[in-house]
Amino acid sequence: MLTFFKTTVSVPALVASLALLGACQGNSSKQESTATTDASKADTTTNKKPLSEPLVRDIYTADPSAHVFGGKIYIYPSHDIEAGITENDNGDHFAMRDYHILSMDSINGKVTDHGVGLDIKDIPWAGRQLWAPDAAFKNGTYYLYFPVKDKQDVFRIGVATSKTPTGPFKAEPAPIAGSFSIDPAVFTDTDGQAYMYFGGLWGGQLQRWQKGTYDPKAPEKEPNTDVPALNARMAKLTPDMKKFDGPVKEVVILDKNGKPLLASDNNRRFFEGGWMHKYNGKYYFSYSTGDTHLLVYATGDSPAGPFTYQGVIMQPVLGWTTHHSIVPIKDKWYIFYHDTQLSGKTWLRNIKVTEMKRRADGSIETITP
Ligand code: FUB
Repeated sequence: MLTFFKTTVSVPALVASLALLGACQGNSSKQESTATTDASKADTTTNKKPLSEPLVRDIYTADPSAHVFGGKIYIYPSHDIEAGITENDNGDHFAMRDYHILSMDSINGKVTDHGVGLDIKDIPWAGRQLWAPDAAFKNGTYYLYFPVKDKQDVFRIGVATSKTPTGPFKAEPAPIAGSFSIDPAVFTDTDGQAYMYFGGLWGGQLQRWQKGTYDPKAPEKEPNTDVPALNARMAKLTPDMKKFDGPVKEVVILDKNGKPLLASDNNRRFFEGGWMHKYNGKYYFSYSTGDTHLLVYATGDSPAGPFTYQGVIMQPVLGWTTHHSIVPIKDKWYIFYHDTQLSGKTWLRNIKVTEMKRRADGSIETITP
């Protein structure tokens, strides 16, 4: 992800972000304090209230991966901090150091912060930047998957385990062999097989892996031309959930004519923040388009795709990044996401949740956040 001052930004995102930045300039040195901005004051130009309110107000949280374990909702978010690093195109200002795990008994219920579930100092191979995590459960063990730069400054994906959903989690001594880039999302199919989806462009380094090995000299951004877009990656997980079981594959996304989406198709191509869910036998791969700030989705007939682009799930939120998870809870579907309502700063985000509705044919109604 990048600072929006240097990149192409959709008009709604820019208008909303500038309005909020203006409203929040007085908060610019605040760190980790309880925010007081309420939704009714968030957009001073249009008087529009955000669709939903932050779930947590006393710490900054982002990238919420939600799961229902044992009938309770658990959220595994990034824990945003004010690290004092100037915003840049590499995302260095997202310098997170731990994860707080949250839970709720019901969607409108109280949110409990269970404290630090994993700290970067307890990951033997970690260098910096603990980014968007995900979690899974199998055979009495909870797994926390996390991207972090190693000591050579290359993003890898690690796994940590716990006997409880809230941790503390113990990290494995090394990253998952063959893993790279960011934003792991682990999906367990109805037959019990688990898969990891991952990858992110620009600061997420996916574009540096085009030749199969890490190329530090690769251009910082993907080519903005009529060549096929760089795709997210996926791999089967071993029965112990700790390794890749077979090759890493591309998550191919096609248009409705069966042609791969192009790198220049910024409104539809994959950027980061992939998520997989299954509905009525179809596989729904959803993701962020990054510099156009959309959450979109594509569907397929198998976990490995190919997937056909379908449409927009969520219009741009306040802030540059947009990241989500989609979860069935009781008889409804919910989307967990984030924006920058509390801080007005790209790197200090707050998580939210709202219902996600489908039409009779399974397609997803677009949400305006
Ligand atoms: O939180 C750091 C990064 O920002 C995530 O890994 C991306 O998905 C974006 O939300």
